[in-house]
Amino acid sequence: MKGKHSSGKLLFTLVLCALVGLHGCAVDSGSEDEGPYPDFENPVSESSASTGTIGTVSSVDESFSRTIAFCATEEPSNDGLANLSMLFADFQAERSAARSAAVTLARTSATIPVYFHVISKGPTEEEGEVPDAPLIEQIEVLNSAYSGETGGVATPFRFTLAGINRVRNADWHVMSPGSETEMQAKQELKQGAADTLNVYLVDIQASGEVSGGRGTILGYTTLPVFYPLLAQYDGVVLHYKAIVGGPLAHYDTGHVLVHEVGHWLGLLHTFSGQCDGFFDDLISDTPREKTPESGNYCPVDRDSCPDLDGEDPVHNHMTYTADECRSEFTAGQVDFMVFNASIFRSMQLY
Ligand SMILES: [Ca+2]
Ligand SMILES: [Ca+2]
Ligand SMILES: [Zn+2]
Repeated sequence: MKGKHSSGKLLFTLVLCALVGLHGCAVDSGSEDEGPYPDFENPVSESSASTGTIGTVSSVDESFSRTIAFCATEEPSNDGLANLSMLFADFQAERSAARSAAVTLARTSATIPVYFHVISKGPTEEEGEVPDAPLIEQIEVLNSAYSGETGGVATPFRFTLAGINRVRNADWHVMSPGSETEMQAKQELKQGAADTLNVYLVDIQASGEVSGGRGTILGYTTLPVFYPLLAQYDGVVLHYKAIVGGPLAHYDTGHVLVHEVGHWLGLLHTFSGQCDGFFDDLISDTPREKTPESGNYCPVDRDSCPDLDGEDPVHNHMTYTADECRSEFTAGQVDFMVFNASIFRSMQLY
């Protein structure tokens, strides 16, 4: 068993390299479109790690204490983004051809079963127990956000509670991205296939390697493009304190999971590619954003790429403002989620 697990990380890395050409895996081309994307050993890119923190009020990135690093979701390299971008264009062309030919769409909505795996180290909430009530409420929050009730464009995705799995395991209670304990836990616990959402509620270890030493990671998620070869590791890892009604001010409305599920359905951060990267978030109707906000919970009128159209999408679910500020998806993001869910998660929404 031990040998199997220790070779797991190498296999995991190699598979990721093969699939999406993660930055840092292959021989570096040295090209200027390298972008700010993370490598496997450091899931938070340097650009977002140095600025991707909020939770303290200051306008100076470098000088304030860093308390919340938010999200450590791994994004593809530029090679992976190039492939995704081409597949997305093909998908959109096929869909519009089908529409103009008045072909009846096979399926226009999807209800996603959700399993919560509450991995605690003891019986109290401080030790990671989460009662049923917030888990049930969290499903309602997802449905509210994804149906457009909170703002923005309605998505075709709805969520239903499939199960609450309570696990007492002090080793698994602390997870960090790509760790051996994460893989062991997911090997044991994961339910369903590509169209089933597994949410692991744990204490996320914000080691210096992962967060840049800058604080608490609230969640991280595997993207759909990784599913075909990494099925067992699929899902959302959510800090148990970031659940709706939890103890973290500004991260207690359940919108952290809305953000992570956005990744699970394929979305990248709105600040991906910054102002001048070769690729952005691959979504045409989200303005570019230089960095995630740091220092202001809801910086309306922020324009971090002033030479490019549009103010920063501070209300978008896929940036790093506070929970109460993030309330919307765009039409382009809905299309991109539909594409990802159809191609990589067997939902066939076309
Ligand atoms: Ca965009
Ligand atoms: Ca702008
Ligand atoms: Zn994120």
